[in-house]
Amino acid sequence: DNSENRTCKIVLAPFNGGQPHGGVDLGPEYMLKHGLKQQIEEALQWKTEIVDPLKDLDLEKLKAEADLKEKELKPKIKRADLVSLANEKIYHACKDEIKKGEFQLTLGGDHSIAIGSIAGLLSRYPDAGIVWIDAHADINTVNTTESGNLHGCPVSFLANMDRHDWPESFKWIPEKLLRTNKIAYIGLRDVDEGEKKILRDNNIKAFSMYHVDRYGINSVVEQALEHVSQGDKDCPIMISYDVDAIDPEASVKCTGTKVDYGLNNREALFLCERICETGNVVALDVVEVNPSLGADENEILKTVAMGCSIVRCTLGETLL
Ligand code: Z70
Ligand code: MN
Ligand code: MN
Ligand code: MN
Repeated sequence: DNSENRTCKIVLAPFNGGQPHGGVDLGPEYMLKHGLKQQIEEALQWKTEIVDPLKDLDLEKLKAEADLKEKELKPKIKRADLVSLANEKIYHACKDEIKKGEFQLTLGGDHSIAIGSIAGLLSRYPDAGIVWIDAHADINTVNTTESGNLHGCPVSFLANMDRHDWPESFKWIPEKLLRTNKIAYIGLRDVDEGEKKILRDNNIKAFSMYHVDRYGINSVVEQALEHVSQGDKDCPIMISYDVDAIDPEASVKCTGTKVDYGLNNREALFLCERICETGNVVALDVVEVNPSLGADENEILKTVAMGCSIVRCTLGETLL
């Protein structure tokens, strides 16, 4: 219902330090240049306000310093202090600058930024359910990660897994934050062996592309919502949407880790429409849009446009 003119806080998270590619930091700029703010205001009749928690950080300088230091030390986890610092800023912005009833839209950036956005959201709605749309499970711990890239680890931090082994800098993350029965995955198809064990051992609800094919996207969304809501029909819902969930041939070629055989364009947007329809969606991340990985303007446009469509459908745009 748009009649009350709700406010959408747009949190900018142009951060690329959780993975190896430059350019994913351009995601917010490109989505805004595509007209996202006007679309939210004019087509959807929401008020918008920009929140810019990383504006005082010289991220490229900090990244260069971190990489120089790590060239010799070769730590298992890459740029831990920088990822932690950026996320602590995002966390405080989401926690302190967004009120109950306002929508929290976070534009990444790589998926490590969900540490801050989800920690912030859970500070306001501790019982919120998280629907994680992704080709990847992003649940590696500091002990299981093979790549050392922290965008493959945000869920383990949020769920406080292996906390005793965390670098000191991450200790700002609150304890007892995300319970593993309050998250469900949709779209998985590139999950590490260590992650499969974590999913099994913790009995985490995960719908891979097999389940999308087997049951259809409608049934999968229904089951995911039912699971994360734990019987509460008013349970607040957050979507953390990694655009690499979407098939590269269908639309999303400009992302750091393309994986074939993903969601088609309608499945990708139906998810958002259906979750919006519950009336309980309170937050959305859109991450891993990387405009610098496009072969041409058209590839960039298709990926950026899909990012904007995800936002509009989640905020209530309908076909009729
Ligand atoms: C792998 C890792 C990942 C996105 C790659 C890949 C994780 N599991 N996530 N691209 N978006 O490095 O931990
Ligand atoms: Mn992914
Ligand atoms: Mn703090
Ligand atoms: Mn991801």
